[in-house]
Amino acid sequence: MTMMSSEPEQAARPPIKDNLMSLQSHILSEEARHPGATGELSWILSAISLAGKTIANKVRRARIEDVLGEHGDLNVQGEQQQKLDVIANEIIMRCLGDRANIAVLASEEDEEPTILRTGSEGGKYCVLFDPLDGSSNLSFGVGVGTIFTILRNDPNVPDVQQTLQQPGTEQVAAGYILYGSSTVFVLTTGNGVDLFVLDQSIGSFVLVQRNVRIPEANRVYSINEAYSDHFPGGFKQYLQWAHENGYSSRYIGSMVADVHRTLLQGGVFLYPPTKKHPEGKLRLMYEAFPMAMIVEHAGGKAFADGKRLLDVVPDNLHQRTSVIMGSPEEVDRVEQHLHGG
Ligand code: P6P
Repeated sequence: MTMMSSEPEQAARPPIKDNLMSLQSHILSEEARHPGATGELSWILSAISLAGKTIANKVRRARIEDVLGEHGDLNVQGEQQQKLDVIANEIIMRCLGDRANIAVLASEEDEEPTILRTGSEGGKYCVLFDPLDGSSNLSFGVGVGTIFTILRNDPNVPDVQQTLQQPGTEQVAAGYILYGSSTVFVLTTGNGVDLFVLDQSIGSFVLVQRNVRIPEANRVYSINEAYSDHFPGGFKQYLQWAHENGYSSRYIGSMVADVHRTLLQGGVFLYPPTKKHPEGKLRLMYEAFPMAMIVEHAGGKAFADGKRLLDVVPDNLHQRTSVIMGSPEEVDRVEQHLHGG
């Protein structure tokens, strides 16, 4: 057998500086680190990535395509649905609906979960999401976002509601996509927090920061002080202390934007019990839990009613909660004022 002559001297390749570590490549390389990984999780995350790119395009073009404003119906929370809430929900349901390893999809916009298949039919995971959190801010160009969490489906639990009611510690993966000045995908699969940005020139989310760590402290609190007259006493004492100790206030009114800023610059995000929402306003399963997993895996803390938020066992899919999350030292300071901890 004649050997091929050696390759002609290869011309030096011109250096390219393009960031080619896409979300997909990163997930697969992470999966390769886990011998038991089957690639099924990355198949779901790639569907979420596709949905995120599609929603980002809709958000950017909302005013041009005249899809801003109210849809005209109330959602299960009794809140005015925005047109883009419905559109984003539909996009996610379609992108995830054909992934054969998903058993259940549960959305903030739908009272009941959507059952795609049982465990015995291959339904291995449940995906819960808020398709477009903060959408009431859309008309003003404020950052809004998709929040998602992935749970294992327990084939031995026939009741879907019961399957979904897992404590936050059981989340397999969690993340959010912020549609802001850039489109940012923040993800944890339980091994640190990674940050991707949508490079529109190639249509991919590319890895820009690995293992994001929240600053230990920062004198910034994020809370809607308009409700402070009805906050429980400890919150009022904390705010008084913060005013006297050089804190600044940053509040956008869109959880994904407020938590993303807190994750990167430090500080504390709070949504206490209010007169209108005595149990707190934010949804436990598909807002607070995923954000708490992200914050904890970045080295932060997340509490509700004096205990670790991820330890809460849900009673129902759409239940609400108060939230205190952010830099560990800042969360500790709030807890000290609330519970003398
Ligand atoms: P408030 C948006 O409607 C949302 O659900 C979160 O994104 C945000 O953190 C919160 O409500 C803002 O609520 O009562 O301050 O307007």
